[in-house]
Amino acid sequence: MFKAILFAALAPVVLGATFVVQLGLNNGLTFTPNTLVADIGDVITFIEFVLLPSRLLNSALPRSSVSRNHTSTTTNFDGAVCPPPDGGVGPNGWDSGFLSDLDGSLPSFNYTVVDTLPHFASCKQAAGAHCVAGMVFALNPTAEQTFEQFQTNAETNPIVTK
Ligand SMILES: [Cu+2]
Repeated sequence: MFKAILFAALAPVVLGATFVVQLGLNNGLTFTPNTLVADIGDVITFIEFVLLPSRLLNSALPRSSVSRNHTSTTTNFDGAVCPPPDGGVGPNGWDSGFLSDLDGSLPSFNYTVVDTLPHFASCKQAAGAHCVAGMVFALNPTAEQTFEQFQTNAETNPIVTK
């Protein structure tokens, strides 16, 4: 009886897919992949994930690159794109906060998809400099709001001073 109830309670969680998005792979100012199509209930795990081969071969990793500290934060598709605001642009946006891999801890942040609308994210690091450099991510982009146009909007957007 108890097991049956427990299984029923967990079943909806099991049905959702899980996606992994790497931030700063190979020290790049990138999200990998930079675009996802996901359904309600799916989980996106954003993870700071830099130079895995070096991790395996050498535990004494250099800790000096600011590229090892990024955020995934929703922002506007156009207009004030960079930097994304604290807390992220909503509704149903997100802000991972800074995921610092400076200590080699491979920090991550989970976002559970709650609608099928397009959401556009970037990185808050360096007062928007990573955003302007094109470090952007699109969840469920559309024919009208494409990843490519969002990236162009970020790269041509003057940094908004707070
Ligand atoms: Cu960044």
